Amino acid sequence: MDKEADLFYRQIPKVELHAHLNGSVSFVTMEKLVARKPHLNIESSRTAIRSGQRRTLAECFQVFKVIHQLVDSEEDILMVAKSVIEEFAADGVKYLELRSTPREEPKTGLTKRRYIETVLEAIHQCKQEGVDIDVRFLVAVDRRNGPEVAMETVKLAEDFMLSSDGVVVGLDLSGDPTVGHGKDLLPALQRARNSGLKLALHMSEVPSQKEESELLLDLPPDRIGHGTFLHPEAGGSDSLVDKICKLNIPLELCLTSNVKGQTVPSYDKHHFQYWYERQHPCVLCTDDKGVFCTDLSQEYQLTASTFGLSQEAVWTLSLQAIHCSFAPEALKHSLVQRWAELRPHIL
Ligand code: 6MZ
Repeated sequence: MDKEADLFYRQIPKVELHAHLNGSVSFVTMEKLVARKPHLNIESSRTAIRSGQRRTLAECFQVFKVIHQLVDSEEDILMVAKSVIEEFAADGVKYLELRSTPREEPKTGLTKRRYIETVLEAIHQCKQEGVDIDVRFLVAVDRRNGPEVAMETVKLAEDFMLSSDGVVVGLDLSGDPTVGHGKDLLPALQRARNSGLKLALHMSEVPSQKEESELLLDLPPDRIGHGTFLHPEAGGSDSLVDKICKLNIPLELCLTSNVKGQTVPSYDKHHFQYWYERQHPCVLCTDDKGVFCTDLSQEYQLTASTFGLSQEAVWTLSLQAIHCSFAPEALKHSLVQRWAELRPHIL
């Protein structure tokens, strides 16, 4: 990759729609956290999967447990959220939807409500400080915690949707896809939908989720995370694909995450190709930029080089991502204008 081409991906304005807060913590911030908590005896190298390394998805979820030990107070959350937002801005992301699972930590007195308030405070501070990025927040439901916690989380998200000046826009369903079943979470997800929260649901991240995906599609979600095994070639089905196409539900695709987490064997086998060929709305995302050692420019560049996309095609991908966001129409409109101003002359 020559320098000029590399610069192109860094310079173009980008939209990030699938970023888990604690998975996005950079190595530099991780070192600060480790220094704050020497008694935990955690090496910062344990929280990142470097170039050429692979882990099973189960091992990835162990990494999140380690990170959660390091991020367990309001002070930590404020620091990681601010630094993650600043890092996305420095990578040219102009609009970010951050997601995170509210946690309570009796040791530090952290409550789920304070958790969300602290993330919102970080977003507010970044705005006050003039960081050039618009940030919205999705409250995450960790499927591992079951239906009651899911319902509790939805109620919390509803409260914040009403009181956060439009910053809380939706709900994410994530967590270890091999644990629990989506059918148990349907009442909570249905309630979220009815109350006006947008739904971004991880679906078919592993092959065993076909039946669950059929159920979740009936909600239907507003966006799908990963969707690795939805299409027939991957063990999904034509009927799943037909429904998704008919409803025009965008897919959030995270190439490095899927390859490093070994749900996709190599970049060229990534399902980006399947959906892109069908001209289905696809949004390139990082998932966990800290854990998977990537950033959004790199994901754009990797996709372009793997699938032979022209710079014009890459530009179109980044522009179309605006329309897949949960931003209100007026903001989408101003983002489109911003893109027109920032369009590189070489295109
Ligand atoms: C499913 C994932 C994920 O919420 O503490 N998470 N869920 N699939 C993935 N693919 C790799 N990557 C991250 O961020 C960490 C949490 O995000 C979810 C998991 O629930 C993880 O514990 P927060 O900010």
